[in-house]
Amino acid sequence: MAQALSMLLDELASGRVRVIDLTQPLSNDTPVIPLPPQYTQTPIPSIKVHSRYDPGAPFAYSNVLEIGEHTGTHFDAPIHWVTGKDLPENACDTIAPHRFVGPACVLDYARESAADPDFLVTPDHILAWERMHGRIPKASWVLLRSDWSKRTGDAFLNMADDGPHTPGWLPETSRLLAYERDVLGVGVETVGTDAGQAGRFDPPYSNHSIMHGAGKFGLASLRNLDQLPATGAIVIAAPLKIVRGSGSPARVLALAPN
Ligand code: 23J
Ligand code: MN
Repeated sequence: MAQALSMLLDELASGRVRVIDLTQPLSNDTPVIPLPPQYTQTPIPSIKVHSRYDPGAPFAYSNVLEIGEHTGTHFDAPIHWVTGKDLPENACDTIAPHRFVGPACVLDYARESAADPDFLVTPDHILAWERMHGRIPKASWVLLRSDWSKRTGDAFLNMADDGPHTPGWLPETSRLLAYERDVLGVGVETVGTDAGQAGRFDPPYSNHSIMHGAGKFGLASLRNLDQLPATGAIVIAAPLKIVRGSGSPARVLALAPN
């Protein structure tokens, strides 16, 4: 219905619908996910000036980027994990674009995450949220508000001798969302979609393993989730169309009622 789009434009122009940027700035200071020693580490981002109105090209300024796909605010495609490697339409260039857009369900566990950096969302938390806000709709983005994006410096990765300590999901919660609710995927404010200690879970990196095995997506390093209502916002999270890409930095936007 084309009328819906003209109404949306009116609402945007009047400010009754706002565009909220859920994206962190991307720079050479963007923190990257620390992986166990047996993994190849994600490269430190390198954004360098290519030309800056210099004699060879006096009209132009541009940079060259050398960054891992999983850097900063980014999208995880099913092909990222071995469990999703043979699924159809599992890579950045083959996912149908309508699957980048969906309603947002925002689960606020900021208080719990402040009290316990290893806080894990349980299936009971999901059921309690649904008693308040209704059933999580099929093809929605489920966003975990932890307020982790407000942490600065070392407190963001929160590394200890035994690895990072950041909130996430119990394996049973990822299964509930993927299999019973058929969501698009989950989004988090932390550096990756798994809890900091999830390398020790069964299966390891359980959220990656379960979500991507079910053809679902991930969004990491989101911010401004505190500006979203529990329901009623729409999230647009589109990765670059990297051929066979496993993920990509993305500009993640929400449309939210004001
Ligand atoms: C690369 C290798 C392992 C992992 C990751 C990236 C992520 O968590 C990610 O950003 O998707 S576990
Ligand atoms: Mn990733």
